[in-house]
Amino acid sequence: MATKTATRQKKTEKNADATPKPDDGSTNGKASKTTSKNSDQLKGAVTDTVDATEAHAEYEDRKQNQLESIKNTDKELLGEMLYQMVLGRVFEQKCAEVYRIGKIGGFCHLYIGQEAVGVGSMMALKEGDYAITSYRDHVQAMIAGITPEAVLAELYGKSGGNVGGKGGSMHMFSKEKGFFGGHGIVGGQIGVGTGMAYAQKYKGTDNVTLCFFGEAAVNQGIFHESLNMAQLWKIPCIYICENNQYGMGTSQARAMSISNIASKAESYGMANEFVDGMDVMAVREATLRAIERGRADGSPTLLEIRCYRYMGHSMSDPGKYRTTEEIKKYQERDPIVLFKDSLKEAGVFTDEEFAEIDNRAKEATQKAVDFAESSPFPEESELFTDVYAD
Ligand SMILES: Cc1ncc(C[n+]2csc(CCOP(=O)(O)OP(=O)(O)O)c2C)c(N)n1
Ligand SMILES: [Mg+2]
Repeated sequence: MATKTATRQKKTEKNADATPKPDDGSTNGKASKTTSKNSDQLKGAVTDTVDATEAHAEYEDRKQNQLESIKNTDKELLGEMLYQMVLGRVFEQKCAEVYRIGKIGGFCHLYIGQEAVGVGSMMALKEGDYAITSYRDHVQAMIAGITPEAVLAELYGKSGGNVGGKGGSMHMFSKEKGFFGGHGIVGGQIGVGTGMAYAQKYKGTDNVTLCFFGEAAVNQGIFHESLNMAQLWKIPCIYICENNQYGMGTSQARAMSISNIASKAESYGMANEFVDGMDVMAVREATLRAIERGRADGSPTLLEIRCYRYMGHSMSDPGKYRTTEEIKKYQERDPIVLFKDSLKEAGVFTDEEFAEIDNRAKEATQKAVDFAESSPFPEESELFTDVYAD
């Protein structure tokens, strides 16, 4: 393990060196105090070179780590985690398909490739905990318990949709399920999530809020204001930066003066970890550590979870800013294939059980399509309901 860690860290430093950036005192390659157990260890878990041997070694490393945690996890939970990951993938592949034939209008940001982040973190929550995210929200909404039918009908703009067909792709919401959106303004949900967690503490609960956002949102002022306040007031918010390495067509390297986002929490004295987002069990464990801190005395945490989106920023993205080779190299490290492999090697499920999970996800997706197709569009009178004017 020590050797692997060293190799990974070296790779990060190499990659960071290749990044055009002002000399900013970044933590790349320099000593940085971290409050986290493994934020330094996992840096560079995703590498920048297309090299099959390296990809294989990295995949095997992850598998070994997963095998350890799988042993200590309940079979039913593992099955549900796999189901949610497969459902997220199959469902969103269907979204892309129906979008292309004009069934869905407007924005549509897919999560394909990032499933381990949502599943690993949200499935560590308990009753009364909250989650909030950006416009890339379909999979998180389903993990929270909003049905695939309600999500797809919302994408279709139909009345059976999660918010009556009025919000579309970016605005899934359910107070009952503790899922507070679906937000289109980059970083906007960071302030709202901090407020949600403040309310949990104010009411005397031991609940926490997971607040998801992309790495581009970290450059917004609200990120810094929120982290400062959360640490000062011990607000149980777990800030999850889903670092998929691009903000629309701009790579992180072109937009951010340092590459180690987790370390930004140190400016506020906040606990932080860098997490491998291709490994659902690593995400789960880091989230559980953060949750424990939050429940104990309200302490917040910043998790930087490095992942990759396979699809464009949204369905209208021509994707000219990256190569197909780059996408392929991440697909070779696919989080679902890896998790299935690990579960197989650990002997958790039989082939029939794997097939049953896949089929269940396909059936749920088909059921969602049938529902969305048959659900009517909202009545004209609906134009005047749910309207807030000050
Ligand atoms: C305040 C604000 N500025 C700009 C935009 C336009 N915009 C939409 S998504 C996006 C990129 C965000 O990237 P990131 O935060 O990394 O999230 P990802 O899409 O990668 O999940 C931008 C600039 C916006 N919606 N809000
Ligand atoms: Mg991004």
